[in-house]
Amino acid sequence: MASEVERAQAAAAQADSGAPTIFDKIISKQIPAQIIYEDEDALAFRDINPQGPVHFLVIPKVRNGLTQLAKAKEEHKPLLGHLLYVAAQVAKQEGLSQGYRVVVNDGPNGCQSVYHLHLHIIGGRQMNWPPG
Ligand code: DGP
Repeated sequence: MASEVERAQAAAAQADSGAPTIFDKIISKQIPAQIIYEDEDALAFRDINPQGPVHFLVIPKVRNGLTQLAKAKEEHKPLLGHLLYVAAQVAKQEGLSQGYRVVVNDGPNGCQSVYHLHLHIIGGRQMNWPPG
């Protein structure tokens, strides 16, 4: 089975293809996911490979060029703020009162494997620093 790094390297080759990602299928409910928050612009659902007792992703419903954070443009600023706000609200809803980690993996060196911008919110355990 491919490691996370191998998956990320392979995904980078497709990054700019504009092809639908697995998250598009989650947004359109073609494939199931444990959705824990939804509004007009954002969706939060549990990560399939959780790295802590709580691990969810926050994504924009419309990618609009935001395959990764590095592609952010001026026009994306309100959406980027909204995603962070949603992350904080859902973390509260999930009971993460002692804190949590917010991660954006960007590009191959960042170990990004899905090219649809997403925030990881991981909590429910003590985190360490530095990350791997
Ligand atoms: P990243 O490596 O930062 O691109 O993170 C992608 C995350 O997406 C990874 O932690 C696993 C998660 N993921 C991939 N496919 C699915 C899926 O089909 N369902 C759910 N719930 N999560 C997925």
